[in-house]
Amino acid sequence: MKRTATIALALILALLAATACESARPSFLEAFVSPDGKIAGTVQNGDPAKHKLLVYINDAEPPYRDANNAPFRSFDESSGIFSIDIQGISANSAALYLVPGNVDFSSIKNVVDKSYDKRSLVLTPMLAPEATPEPGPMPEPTPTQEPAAEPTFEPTPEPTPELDEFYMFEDDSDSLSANRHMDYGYMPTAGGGIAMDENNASYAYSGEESIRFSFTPTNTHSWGGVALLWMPGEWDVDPGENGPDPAIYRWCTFKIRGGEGLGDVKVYIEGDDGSQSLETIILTDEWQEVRLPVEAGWSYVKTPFAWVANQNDPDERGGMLEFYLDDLKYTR
Ligand SMILES: [Ca+2]
Repeated sequence: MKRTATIALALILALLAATACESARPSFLEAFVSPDGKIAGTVQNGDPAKHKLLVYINDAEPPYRDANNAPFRSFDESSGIFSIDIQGISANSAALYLVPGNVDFSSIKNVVDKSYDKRSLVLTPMLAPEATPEPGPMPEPTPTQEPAAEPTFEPTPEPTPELDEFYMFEDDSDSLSANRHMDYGYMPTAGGGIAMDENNASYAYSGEESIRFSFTPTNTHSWGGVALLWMPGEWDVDPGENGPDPAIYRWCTFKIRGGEGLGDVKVYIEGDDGSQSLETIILTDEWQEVRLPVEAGWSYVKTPFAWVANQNDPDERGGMLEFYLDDLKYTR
């Protein structure tokens, strides 16, 4: 009898230990595209014997395979660092999943369901600068969990008024429509000589403020950029009603002008299928209006605004790119 109790106690302790282990869930500490065309980063709380990486190019199945035809990639056991060579692949985006090593990757839905963590990475225009982005196949729509509808006795719901303009940025302060984006991400990674100031008052097209961006290439960062994000740290989310509906808004428009450092900058917006609407802007001391078309096939705008520059772009005033952005909005 006593022996049974001891075994029961040991089982309970083992269960508790297992639960404690599960709380240290593996995740990406960081993931980015390195200037030499590799998907790199760091996994935390990972065990390479149990956890693996899968890469999908342009959100298309099957997973990207290495020279030995193996889909799974690993990371260093002690540091968690990984580096996946995708050079030569002409694509717009890649999705990186951290999954159990025994995951069934014959269905991407299963990979999505089982993944511990995911990162969406922008590959162009650095890998294929002049190529017209080829839209990948439409990803499987993720079923939305619809809340159980309360029975309603009002037959006609009030229609939501559709505004002619959907502002992303107007002025940082006291504007109802200011700052629709929730966060921003530096590319390829923070610390690459990139800066963003949403409260810049030195130049403004409207009101008091604009956004100031700058990029100073360094030895380790030959290119850089910034993308506005709908959710903190999330590069691929459907903003729903909080984003511009591509069925309504046909253009992303904004004003842009150079600052102390002039040069070229590529600006783009990106749809849910990974295709981009992009333009290269030659910065001057004057405000320019830019209009990027919202593609008709998009079901949502994944990246509402982004820019990238490389070390050859800043040219006229020595080593630095600097520009100002104002009145970023979507229009009909
Ligand atoms: Ca303004």
